[in-house]
Amino acid sequence: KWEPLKGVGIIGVPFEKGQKKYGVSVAPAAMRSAGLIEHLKEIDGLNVVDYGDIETVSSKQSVAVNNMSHLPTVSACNEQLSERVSQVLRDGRIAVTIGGDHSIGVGTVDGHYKVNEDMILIWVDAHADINTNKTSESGSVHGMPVALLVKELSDYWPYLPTMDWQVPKFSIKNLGYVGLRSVDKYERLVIEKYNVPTFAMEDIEEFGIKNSINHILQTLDPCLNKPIHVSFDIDSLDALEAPSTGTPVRGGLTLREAINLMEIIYSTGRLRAIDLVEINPALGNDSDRKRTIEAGLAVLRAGLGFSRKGTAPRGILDLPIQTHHEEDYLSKAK
Ligand code: B3U
Ligand code: MN
Ligand code: MN
Repeated sequence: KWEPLKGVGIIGVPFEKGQKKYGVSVAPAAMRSAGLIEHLKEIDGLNVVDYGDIETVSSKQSVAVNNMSHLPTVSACNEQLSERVSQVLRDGRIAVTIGGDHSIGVGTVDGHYKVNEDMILIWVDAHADINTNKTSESGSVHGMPVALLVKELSDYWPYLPTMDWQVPKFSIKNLGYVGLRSVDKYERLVIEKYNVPTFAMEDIEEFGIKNSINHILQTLDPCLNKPIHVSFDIDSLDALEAPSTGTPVRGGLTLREAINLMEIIYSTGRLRAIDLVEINPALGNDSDRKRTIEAGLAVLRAGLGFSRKGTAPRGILDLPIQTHHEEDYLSKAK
């Protein structure tokens, strides 16, 4: 009974203060010049609207939260982003957000939750991104978005100045993980404590990508009628497939597995938001950059209905026939 939405809204988030390396903020521009919009418009029947980039400004507020870098700046970006995502969804479109580092997941999920309170979240990543400022070894907010979003962990945070706009209401019961292979000790504790359906790389070895994602969808939503949000970190892919990213980890998903994952989610008809984050065009050489951007485009296309087996022309039942008009003979005679 669910049909995929035919409209998409693209949001760029040139933001990199959730981690320490230069370059992730260039990804929206790099994706656009690689033909992002044009490629998506080529998908049969898809209507694409570009909602532009979020304006990211460095916040002048100096608040000191222990072990949490650039919190006011991260917060300001996400507050705007949340509104923009809500707007795209209220316009009846799938919200496609191009990051930026993964700290922007706070804004995308917050904005989605405001419109669809029954949403489920699939976090596709090498990392679990569920540290608090107490458990993080890096102090980078891109390792914390899930912990900021879920209501079950709100008591494990101190008061966070500038974050009053974000009230964590999303339940960890609606979260699933795919692709994990670099998980910190306390992150593992949280996953076990709340029994989060998780298909780490070793589980994907065992069950395959298709059974893995189907199991997550079935576990989170047995009636199969809830809106789906996919937060896709490009580092979920093997470092050979997507080298231009800040914290690459070997032994990850193949692009084929990632495409298949997105095709399966698309085919539910319930995909409402995709984040594509952590592409860093400043890392690696030209070929690394190109490979990583192409992988990102392929993941998006698969999530938005592109079919690898091809699509026959709409409403046309036969090949164009040869007509033998006089002009043809005349032009041949010349
Ligand atoms: N878990 C580590 C490392 C990390 C998280 N996300 C990325 N790296 N990309 C952390 O910093 O919390
Ligand atoms: Mn991530
Ligand atoms: Mn990651």
